[in-house]
Amino acid sequence: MTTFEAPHIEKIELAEKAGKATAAASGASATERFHLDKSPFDAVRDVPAERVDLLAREVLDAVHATIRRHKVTYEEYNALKAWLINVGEDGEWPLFLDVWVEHVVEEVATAHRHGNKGSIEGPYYVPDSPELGADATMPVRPGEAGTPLVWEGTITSTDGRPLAGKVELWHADSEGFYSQFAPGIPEWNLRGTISTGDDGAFRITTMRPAPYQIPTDGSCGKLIAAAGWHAWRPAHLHVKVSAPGHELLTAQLYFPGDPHNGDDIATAVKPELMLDPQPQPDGSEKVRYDFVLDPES
Ligand code: MBD
Ligand code: FE
Repeated sequence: MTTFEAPHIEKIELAEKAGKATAAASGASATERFHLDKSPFDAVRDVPAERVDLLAREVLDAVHATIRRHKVTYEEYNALKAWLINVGEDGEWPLFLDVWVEHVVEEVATAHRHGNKGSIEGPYYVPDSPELGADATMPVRPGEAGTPLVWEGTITSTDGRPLAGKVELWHADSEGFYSQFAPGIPEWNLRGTISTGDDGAFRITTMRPAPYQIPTDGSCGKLIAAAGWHAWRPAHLHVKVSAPGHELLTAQLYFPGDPHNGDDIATAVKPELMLDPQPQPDGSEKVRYDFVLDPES
């Protein structure tokens, strides 16, 4: 390793060696991933100064009002400064924003839809996962732990027409870890792209994920502990569902009875996104869930 490498590379390597998922390692991966895939500034190149001024000013006004209302001290201000610096150093800005801000952006962005409810993308999406066809078995490790889940569904348009489209599925394993963000998991484990034919139908065999605890050893964890919050998200499946001429649906699906369905740290659970898995005699579960996409306007 050269001295020119960013400190987070070192943290990932140390975590890999220890075989441990650390906040710094998954944070660094999420930050790197974000830089790789998106050029977020291109999309706002033409946003006028008036809008930037309005949004920046209102956010700052809200901060100023909080400081005045609660007489925030210099000690608290300096702790905030140090904490904000640490969030960046831990690579946890994607985690922080996706957990505490994204759900409102998603709400606003999809309010017009008549098809499926969506939910937040979160920090662990990776594009271009392996193509698995319409009758898909998700990539798993030999002896992958957990409850097998067989999911049948369709993609249709809001007018009822079946759609040839794609379901990109990614989720945590039975310990709550995501491939490419925790060490020691094969690259595409529990990540895949399912393609439907003209009948819109798909069938996916996967493993039920575990509830997910956001990393507690980094800056987001420090905030959670200091505020007396918990770090849990209920177990969930992430999807991006797409078809030509239709709006991309980003959603998450949940399991009834999860202790954190009612108090998700990321505020991303909606009743329409609840699955109804049926236990089978062989110990697996079957579930039906269909997607309805809005035509592009
Ligand atoms: C996750 O798995 C997730 O889905 C979100 C939104 C935030 C942190 C971890
Ligand atoms: Fe997730």
